[in-house]
Amino acid sequence: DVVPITRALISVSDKTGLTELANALAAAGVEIVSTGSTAATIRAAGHEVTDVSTVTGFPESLDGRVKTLHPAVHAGILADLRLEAHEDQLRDLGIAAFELVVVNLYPFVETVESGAAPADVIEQIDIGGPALVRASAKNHANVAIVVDPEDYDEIIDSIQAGGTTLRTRQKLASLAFEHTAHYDLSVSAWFTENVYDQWAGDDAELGAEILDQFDAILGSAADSDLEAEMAFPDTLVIETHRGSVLRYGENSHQAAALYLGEGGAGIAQASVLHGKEMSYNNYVDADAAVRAAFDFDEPAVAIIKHANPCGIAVATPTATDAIASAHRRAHDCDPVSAFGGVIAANRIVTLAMAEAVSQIFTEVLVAPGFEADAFELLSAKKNIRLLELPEDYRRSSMELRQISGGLLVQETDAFDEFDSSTWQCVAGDEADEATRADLEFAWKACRAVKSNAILLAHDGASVGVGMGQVNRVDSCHLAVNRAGERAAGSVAASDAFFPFADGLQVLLDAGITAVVQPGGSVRDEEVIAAATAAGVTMYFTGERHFFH
Ligand code: 93A
Repeated sequence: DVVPITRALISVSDKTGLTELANALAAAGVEIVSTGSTAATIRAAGHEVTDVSTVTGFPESLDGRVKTLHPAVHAGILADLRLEAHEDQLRDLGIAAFELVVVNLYPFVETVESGAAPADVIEQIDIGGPALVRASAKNHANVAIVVDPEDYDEIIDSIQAGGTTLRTRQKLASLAFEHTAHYDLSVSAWFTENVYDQWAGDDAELGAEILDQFDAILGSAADSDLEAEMAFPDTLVIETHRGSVLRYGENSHQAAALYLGEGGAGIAQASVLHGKEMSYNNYVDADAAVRAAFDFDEPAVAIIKHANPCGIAVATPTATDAIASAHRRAHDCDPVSAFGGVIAANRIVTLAMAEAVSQIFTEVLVAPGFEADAFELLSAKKNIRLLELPEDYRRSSMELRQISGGLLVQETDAFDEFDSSTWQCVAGDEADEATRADLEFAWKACRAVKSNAILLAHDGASVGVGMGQVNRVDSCHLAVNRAGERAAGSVAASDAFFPFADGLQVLLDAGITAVVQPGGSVRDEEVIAAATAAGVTMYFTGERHFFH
């Protein structure tokens, strides 16, 4: 399964390491085919290059929009030379195969972050590059695809060893698809935001009108009986302060404003230190992120998308930079979803954490503070919003939710006096110390997940989250699918009891080692029997934590 390399296609925007790679390829007698400025760089290093236009017989055209998009290129990449028919067809067509393709894409994210105009951003959506990457990765049986200059050394080693192994090509293919998936996510996130921008308008007069309307509505609430009934000191309802008009509400056709409560609790009190103005959804997600991260005494990070966590983790006890460790572990839970997320840290953001965050498109980062160098690094990015919580930050003691025609009010659900000594072991052996710690982590983290919530955790980090499903079985499937191979050996938490054994069975089949849940179902016995049969430890907490 070793494929010797005789012909390589190179088309890279980031020219890092390109000369060294070309030197090694030239020394090995590999023919290099290349696009515009990539070819120029290789030529400048003193090597022969075939222009891609010579291969295609078609000029690079339309301002470079069409360079490699041609059958002479793609047939050379996609031919499966294990098949005689493919080999024959290539020969008949006069097309030579590539065994190595090196591509990195137009710098889309960097262009967005530079504040470029939409027309310039659109020009940086790479079309031909991802096609090369995906075609090569599909045909990894024959072609090695390299998308990261960090991997050049490994390819150079392979060339010197006589070719690439299937294992290497498979690994590179997997990285390649991850790379194009992330790229497309960046593009789609930009489109979403940019289209909203066009619709929203930022008419200051309209803003004042909206506030007047909202004031009138809230003012009438002040006359109601509710005022007298309020037993909670630190929240708004009546004592609202005009905050600010938000660009728009949950969707761009909805007007919206932020009103601040008296007494200074909650996310509304955070200062926006840097970035574009906060949106309605930013506030909702930042609230969910802070709610999740501040359930832990240890350094913890939560990453939120659409009010749900795509990762929550505490630091490893031995980490030199605790909050950076918590962030990395939270990010690793679901790196695809973390893209465009809202992050909360319950400690001051360090440079190491800032460096990691700066690599990932992030909407909001909220924390008790930022070290100076961390702030400097992050504030160089135009698109991230940096929020600082007040020094005396605390949760609101009350939660309000509007329903049509009224207002629901409840005490805040919190773990302020978290105590797991009341948990009851109902199946399997008592958990050892490490498992117990993971169960406590999972139980706390699960509270931040919209019901029905199932959260799988290992070593103080979520590894799979099943959120917001209308039945618990689906949440179990979702958590297990997200966790993939990591489900086996993890522990599980469920925000409310298992009404049947079926959901739990999904988790047991995936290989969880312990589970914590409130208990209290009429079918508890069935559920306990399933855990017992699987030899899995199960605790009842006696308290559920729905979050809707
Ligand atoms: O404009 S494209 O979408 N159309 C293409 O046919 C094409 N082929 C390669 N972008 C295309 N590329 C990209 O050009 C590569 O992904 C790479 O990022 C860049 C390299 O161009 P140059 O060698 O001129 O710098």
